Amino acid sequence: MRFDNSEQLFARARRLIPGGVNSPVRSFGAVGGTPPFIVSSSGAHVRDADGNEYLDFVGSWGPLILGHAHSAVVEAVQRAAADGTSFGAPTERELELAELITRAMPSIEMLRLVNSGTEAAMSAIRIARAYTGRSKLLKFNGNYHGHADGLLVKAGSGAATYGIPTSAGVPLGYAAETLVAEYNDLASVEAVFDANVNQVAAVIVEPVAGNMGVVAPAEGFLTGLRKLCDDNGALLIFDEVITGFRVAYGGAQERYRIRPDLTCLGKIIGGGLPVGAYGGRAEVMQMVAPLGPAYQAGTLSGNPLATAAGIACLQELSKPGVYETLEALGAQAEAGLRAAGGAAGVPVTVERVGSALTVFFTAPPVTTWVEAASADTGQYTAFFHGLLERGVYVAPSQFEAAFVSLAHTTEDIAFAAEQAREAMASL
Ligand code: HOZ
Repeated sequence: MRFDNSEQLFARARRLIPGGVNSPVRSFGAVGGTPPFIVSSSGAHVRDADGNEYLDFVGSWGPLILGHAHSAVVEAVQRAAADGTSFGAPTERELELAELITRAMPSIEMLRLVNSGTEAAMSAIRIARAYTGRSKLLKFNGNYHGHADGLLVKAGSGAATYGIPTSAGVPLGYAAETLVAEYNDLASVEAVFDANVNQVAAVIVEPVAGNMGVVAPAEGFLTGLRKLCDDNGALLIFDEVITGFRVAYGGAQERYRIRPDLTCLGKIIGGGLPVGAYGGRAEVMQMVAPLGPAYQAGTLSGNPLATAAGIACLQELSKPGVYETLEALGAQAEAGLRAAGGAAGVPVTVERVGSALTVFFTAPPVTTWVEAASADTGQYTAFFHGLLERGVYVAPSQFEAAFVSLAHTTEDIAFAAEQAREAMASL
């Protein structure tokens, strides 16, 4: 496979854009080599500037659950664009998208649309602090909630991938407001509450961890969090940027039957366009200006193109059988990866929830960040390049998810499993 055009583009980009990319993970910094510059896509495939085609399991890091350039989304965006791309004034589409979301997630009685998951998380936390009158936030080691200052403490995703889980540039006093517990370890949460009585405004969690690779919540973990928050007067915030409309139509809160106080949503509710949302109990959301004293705003929030794409995406996802199909394709991918590891004699742990999964290059179990971090990233790197050369595109980091979409066929998954088998055999 040749990457001449991508190499030239990457060299140009590195002169103007830090690392040549607008988000660190995609630079291939953890796995080396040149990221293919993508020029077009359709269904389950993307094509790069050198004409190489890949079966894609990145799916824009999750939102492309319908596949690339889905006709319903593309047509909705085209129609919306013809009417104007931004007004900075209310539109009916914002309301339609809000209605779709609140119907899917009954815990969300009111919501605000924003432009990204990062904005959603930072705003939800501000509202939780305003509502409780407390300042401390509890997050989990290896969970990632975007790049707002107070959330870059023991963070997953690119921050973990590049060994900077606690970012430079975050004032120490600000970082001190963020307390950290271990994912899937209720005793560690209890200990933080005990050491900070009446100070914790909220617990924020990825109900299924996705940014340390996919790690499912242990039996009783989410229920236990709900109880600890109630007992300690703190709000429970589910960051469903990855899990919302992914692990079930109603997200992880539907799948695990937990009612958070606030929920953060991202990219998937915009069908891949820049969007986010936060919402929850009406009483809490009434803190948001202009109803209440907590300020949050945005010219492009509720943007016509993003809301049009989001409505189209959620309407497709609400059709019967969608999540059964995703579950079956995910299970096929999981089985294929396990078999590939077994055939190659490589110890792997495959963690999957619905259509999101990760193969960790370590023996089971992987239930915490410490266990995820014990994976052999050198083996992942070799596996990643083995797949890329064979036309299969997965995340360039061990600590991310692979996403199966409705555009993948059982033949696509079988093809990917065969390539995984060959790539693992040559490790
Ligand atoms: N936050 C994304 C991974 N969970 C990475 C996004 C990107 O690099 O484009």
